[in-house]
Amino acid sequence: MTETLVRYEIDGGVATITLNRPGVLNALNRPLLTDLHDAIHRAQDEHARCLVLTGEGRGFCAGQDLADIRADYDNGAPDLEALLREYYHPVVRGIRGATMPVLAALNGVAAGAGLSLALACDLRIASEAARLTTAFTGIGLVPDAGMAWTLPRLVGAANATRLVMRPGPISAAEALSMGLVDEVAPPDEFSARVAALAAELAAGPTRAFVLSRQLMDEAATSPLDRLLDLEAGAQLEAGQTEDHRNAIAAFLEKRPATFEGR
Ligand code: LHQ
Repeated sequence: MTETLVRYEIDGGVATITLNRPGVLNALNRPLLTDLHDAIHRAQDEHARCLVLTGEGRGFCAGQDLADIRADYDNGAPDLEALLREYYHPVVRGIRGATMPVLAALNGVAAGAGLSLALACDLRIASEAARLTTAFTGIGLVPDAGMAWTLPRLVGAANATRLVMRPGPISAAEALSMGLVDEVAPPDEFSARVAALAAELAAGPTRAFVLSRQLMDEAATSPLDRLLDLEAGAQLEAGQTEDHRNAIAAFLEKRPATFEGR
């Protein structure tokens, strides 16, 4: 892994991945996407119980590196389909299929596929300094990296259409008001709030979190009967975890539950 493009740290069950091209607001290129994919899987291999995705410098992520795309055009037509299938989609699947809750920490601007990656995460916390823009139609493209799936689920079809067709940046406060982010913190409190939220998630029932994500993702496109089948299977699995059994005991003994993630 090229450590300079993506930093990876793990501490107390919280793995943090920091996109690290601050000079271009952490714009995404092929080597960075490869390293990001590897880092997500490293967090899983190391049994992290929360994964934080954030950016170095004043940006979270400005989306696809447009200088790279122009260079591709100069060398012939870039194959955007292959770029998506080979580099972006494995990352989106890695985040949405992660074995732990994933928190996007929007330290600054999130644009295009950078915003898509944040929307694929389970929760989003933003600095007041952050701005969010779908950006895609601003350069004549359609939402990608899963945004057409995640955005309407988070904010409804009407807001999603407006954000895509009028892609001017919105503030963190506007994003909060429509549910696009879950919390906004002043810049000087941002790191502490990210750490607190990540620690809270890492101390939770990891398997129940992940099964809950899978159920809710399936529910969006499933008839009720299928969803009821899936929830029965998921509850069977959750019910077999030590976390569940210990939490029942804690409740009956009138003490707080602690979760070990198994
Ligand atoms: C950048 C970028 C950038 C390179 C800032 N690339 N350098 C597309 C194609 C194919 C397949 C896969 O999927 C996609 C998905 C996409 O992501 S499409 C959307 C791509 N992103 C955009 O269109 C956003 C472009 N960036 C912006 O609109 C602005 O930079 C934002 C609103 C993000 C931030 O604005 P400012 O805070 O005013 O910063 P800035 O524009 O001055 O940027 C700082 C530097 O970063 C600057 O370089 P410089 O050398 O002048 O300091 C920018 O050129 C560079 N940069 N985004 N995506």
